[in-house]
Amino acid sequence: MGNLPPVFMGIDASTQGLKATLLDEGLNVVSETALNFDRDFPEYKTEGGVHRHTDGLTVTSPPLMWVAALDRLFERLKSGGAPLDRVVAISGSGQQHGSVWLKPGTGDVLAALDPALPLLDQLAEVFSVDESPIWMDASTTKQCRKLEERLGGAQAVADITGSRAYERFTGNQIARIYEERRELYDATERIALVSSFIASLLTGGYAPIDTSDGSGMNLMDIRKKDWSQAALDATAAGLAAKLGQPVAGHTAVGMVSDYLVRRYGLNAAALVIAFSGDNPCSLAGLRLQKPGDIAVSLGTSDTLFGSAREPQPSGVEGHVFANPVDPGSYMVMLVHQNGSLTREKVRDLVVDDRSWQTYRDVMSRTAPGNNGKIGLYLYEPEITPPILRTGVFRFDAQGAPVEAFAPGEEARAVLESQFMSLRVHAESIGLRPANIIATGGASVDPAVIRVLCDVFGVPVRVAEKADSASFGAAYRALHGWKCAQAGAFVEYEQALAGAAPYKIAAEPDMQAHQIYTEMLPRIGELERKIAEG
Ligand code: 5FX
Repeated sequence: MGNLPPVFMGIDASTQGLKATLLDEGLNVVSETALNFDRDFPEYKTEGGVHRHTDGLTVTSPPLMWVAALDRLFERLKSGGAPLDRVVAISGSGQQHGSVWLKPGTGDVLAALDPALPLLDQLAEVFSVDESPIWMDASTTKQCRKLEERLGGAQAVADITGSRAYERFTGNQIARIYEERRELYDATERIALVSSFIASLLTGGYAPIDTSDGSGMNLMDIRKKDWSQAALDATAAGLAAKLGQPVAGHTAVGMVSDYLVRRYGLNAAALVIAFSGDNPCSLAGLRLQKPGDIAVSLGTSDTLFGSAREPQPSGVEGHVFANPVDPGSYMVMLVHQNGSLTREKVRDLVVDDRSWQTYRDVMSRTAPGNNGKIGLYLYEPEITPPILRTGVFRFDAQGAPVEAFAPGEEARAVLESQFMSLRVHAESIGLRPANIIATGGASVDPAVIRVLCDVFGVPVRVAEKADSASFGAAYRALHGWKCAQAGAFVEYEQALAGAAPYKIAAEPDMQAHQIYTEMLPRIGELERKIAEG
């Protein structure tokens, strides 16, 4: 490679597509390419990258499609003149929880790939399960209850694995295949996550699962960062041997394969850094490292995540994962189902022209705290806290139900209750922000940011880049490479010292913050009342 400047590559294997982002050492994009499964691979007949089964609960994706996409991604990078010969490290992000089931001997097939042929031609026969269960699958309630029963309840499962049993978590998916299609389980040598599977295609051998994505399986002891024997035993016999040993997210898991070097001209010295899940990679992409740095992603659903020094798992809500960029801390995540779609519904009720500008004007007729009025807008069943009842629930300052609010009150109520609820549940799993980075569609709206900022009482910065997971993958490639160069762990912040700081979008009004803090206990109480019907 001579003295040419190094390039770091991130591969993002999301539900809907595959993307590569190449950065230079100054974190500038030098090349990017993206594929969409539905559009670019119509032969797999996916919708949104997935197959929904007729039971309404099972959701899968064909792993061979991911192989075909990796072939195409490298072809495009090469034909587009991407500097593959300067890539010194590759890491990646995968949709969490999905599993890839590989037959005995797949490791040998990967090690002996013929550079004259595409991967697709050589890997068609390696899958013992040809449709991979993915995170949207909700078919394993029975297995979840069984795991909780065997380990001593939902809180006991959370105390070990970081989360209560969730349908989409890989261990419960494995348990279902073990129970219902035992012959396929027995015909499997290795069960990979989407992340570690793509890494395996790059190294030409089984790549380990990283502890961060491994936390989304209900199988790992999040403190020991190793499989929990009790969880393995409650899931399927002989599982440890099929999973391999998990490693920390900054670990170099191998060099790029000879196949990639010869077929696409990759630099033979390029390291593959453990791939991780999309949410852990978003944490890395938003450069949240210090406990107290919290991201709030305001999308279809709202996600709040950040790093925490001590795990405080809940048997009711939220997830604790290993931190992908700091082996000494944890990542905590909450998902609020009622996010932007709910805000938009309220906007359409309140303002005729459906504009956020008019919404802001209407909202400005009311003061922070809405004179004690609280409205909970649950158009969708809520995940955090779990509330199956849907509807709009409005209360006056004394907590008595009321039928309607004035438009200004309604406009304010939805934002206040959403963010106060986020704060209540973040605090209940040990997240207390010192700083918030807002991202996602609604983060550009000043009214939304104002309420978010005042509820939490900390400055809010805005990250404009939408695809934090693919940037996170490339940043993690750089981080892992720096650790490998130093022969020791390098702080993530230090590895990314060149990154431009985020701009402050709002400073808190501490008087408003005080009003919200006093209202918080009422939010928790009203949520409990609604959940209990
Ligand atoms: C997280 O637990 C999820 O299930 C999703 O965010 C997937 O990771 C999406 F890929």
